[in-house]
Amino acid sequence: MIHKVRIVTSYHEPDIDGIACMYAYAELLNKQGENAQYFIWGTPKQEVSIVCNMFGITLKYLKPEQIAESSEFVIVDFNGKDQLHGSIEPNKVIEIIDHHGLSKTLQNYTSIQRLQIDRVGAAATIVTERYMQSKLTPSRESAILLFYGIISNSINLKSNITKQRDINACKWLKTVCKDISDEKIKEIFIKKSNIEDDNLRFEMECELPNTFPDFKVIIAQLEVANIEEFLKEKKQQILNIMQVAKKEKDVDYIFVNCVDILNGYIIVFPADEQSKQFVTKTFGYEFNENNEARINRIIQRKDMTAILREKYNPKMN
Ligand SMILES: [Mn+2]
Repeated sequence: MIHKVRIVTSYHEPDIDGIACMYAYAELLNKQGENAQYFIWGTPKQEVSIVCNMFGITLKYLKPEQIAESSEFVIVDFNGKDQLHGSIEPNKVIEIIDHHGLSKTLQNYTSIQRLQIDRVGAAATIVTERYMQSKLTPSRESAILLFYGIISNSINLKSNITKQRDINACKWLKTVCKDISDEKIKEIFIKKSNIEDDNLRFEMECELPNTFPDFKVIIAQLEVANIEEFLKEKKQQILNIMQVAKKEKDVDYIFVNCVDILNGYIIVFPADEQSKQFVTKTFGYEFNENNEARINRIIQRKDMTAILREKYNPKMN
């Protein structure tokens, strides 16, 4: 029997979790006798090039026109926003691996043969477990990407949704690849915080509104090593970006979740008064005179999105 090519891919401009999953899962499928390739749509987030440069990993950029018409698709780190490259028809998607929770858009995918959505710290944890279950060993590159994918998405295993499964996956990956080290984590986090002004909007990820029956909201997110210093320097630019995005995307509210990845707390910062009131009403956060709400633990955007979905669209859950 001729196997169709499986293309493993993720959302537009993927982060290191998405990249790790597509790289390592395509490799696993090949090791299992399938014919798989990964497809990176758009420019990955900065942390991807930081990790790749640090460890000498080269990614392959398949062009959309190189994807065979007959291909089947696997979506990893699917974020529930129905945001796939235009050449991917939903009925050609045969598998989804994700950790963002269920979403209404899943109804559009009618050909799914395998669906695993678990609320763990990173989708890379699920892919790592697939290796463990199959008793196959990931390549050095896959192991490194998976490890730092888990570390990045779970904010060094400190995020709310971090599970024992994430911790176990990291431990196992360290036994597989001796190049993986905890010392590199801080180095990556600090490098990642060095965001050029031209890149700020891209890193804030404020392009995708969450749409609810009565309103639209954008939650931007910044993950930085020393957020207080960062905000001192860039607050006005961040505010400008949010105000522009609010108009461009025609949303009712927009705020940014600033995650201090080294010190383990967040500062929430709204674009305007309406957005501030929305945050207080929805999450109960209280703002200081600088319009900043500081919460002394890590809450990620995906946690906030889950609260929004529960509160304003109960049918989605
Ligand atoms: Mn992820």
